[in-house]
Amino acid sequence: MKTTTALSSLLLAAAPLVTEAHYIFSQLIVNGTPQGKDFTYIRQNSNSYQPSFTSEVMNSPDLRCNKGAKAGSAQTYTVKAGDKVGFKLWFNENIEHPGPGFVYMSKAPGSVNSYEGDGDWFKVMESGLCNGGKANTDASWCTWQKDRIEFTVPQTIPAGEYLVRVEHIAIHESHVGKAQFYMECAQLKVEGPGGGVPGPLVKIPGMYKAADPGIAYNKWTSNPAPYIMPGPAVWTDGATSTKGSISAPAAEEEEAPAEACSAAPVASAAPAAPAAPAAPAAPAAAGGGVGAKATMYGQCGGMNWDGPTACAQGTCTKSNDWYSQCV
Ligand SMILES: [Cu+2]
Repeated sequence: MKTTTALSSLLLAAAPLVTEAHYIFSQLIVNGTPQGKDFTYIRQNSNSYQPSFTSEVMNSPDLRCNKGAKAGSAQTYTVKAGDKVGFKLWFNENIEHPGPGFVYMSKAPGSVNSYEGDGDWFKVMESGLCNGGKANTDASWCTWQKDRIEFTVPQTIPAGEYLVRVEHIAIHESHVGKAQFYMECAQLKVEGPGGGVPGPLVKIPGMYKAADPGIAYNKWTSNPAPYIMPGPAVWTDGATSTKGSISAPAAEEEEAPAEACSAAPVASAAPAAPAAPAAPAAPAAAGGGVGAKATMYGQCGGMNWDGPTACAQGTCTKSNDWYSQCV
C-alpha cells in the first residue's frame, strides 16, 4: 500500500499553491499527531477542491465519502475509545466558508476496507455557531478559519472497524439551493470496552433533505433565522462530551474547556419561519449592502457559475476554469 507515497508526490507537484476557500480533509490526526500522509487513512475524492452541491449529492451515495472516494483506497488506522481524532485540511488550508461541521460514523459489518458505507450511520460531533454569534457573520461559525475538525471517539462505542465521515457544509449559496458539501471518510479500527448503543441511526444518503432548514438556509439577511443543524441528533453515550473541539492545536491543552462551540442550543430555539430560501430575487442585497457582489473569499466566476461576478471586497482572481474567487 505504499503506492500512496508516489501518488501524494505527484499531486503535490500539481496542486495549487494559492490560498483558496475550497478544501479537502486529507490528513488524519490522532491525539494531536499526524498519522501517515495525506490520504493514507482517508479515502481520496476525485473532484479535488470542487465542492459537491446539494443537487448533486443529496440523493447520491457520493454524499457518504464524496465523489470518487473508493473502498479499498486507504489503509485502516487503529484508535482507542477516548482518543481525539482530527481531520486536517490539505496544504494547510483553512475553512473559509461559513457553515457547520460534523463527524458521522458507520460500523462496517467486517473489514472497513471493503465497506461502502451503505449501512447505518450516527452523528458523533457537530459544530455550529460559536458564542451566540449570528449566522450571517462568517466568523461566528466555530469552524471558520480552522484548519481541522476534531472529535473524541465515544468512550462506549462498540469495538470494530468504522468509516468515519467528516463534513463541512458551506452555506453561502445555500439560499439558492447550492449548499456546498465537503466530506471525506477515514478508515478507523476502534478498540475499547464498548457497551454503548449508538443512535439515532440514519442512512446516507437519506439523513438530509434539500429543503431542510439547515441545508436551504438564507444567511443573507440582517436578522437570519436560528440555524437548525441538519441530520440526526448527536449520539451522547453518557461518558463523552458531544461538543467538537475545533480549536487550533496549540491552544487545545489549556483552553479546551473554554472553547464553547455550542451547537445544540440553536436546535431547541423556536425556529422562526425560515425566510423562503427558494426566493433568490436579490440574494445578497438584503442586510449586507453588497448588492450582487461576492464577498471576500466568495466565488466570483468559473464554468457554470451563475452567481455574482464582481467582488465587494478583494479582486476576482481565477483559480482554475471552474473557480474564481474574491481575494
Ligand atoms: Cu469554496
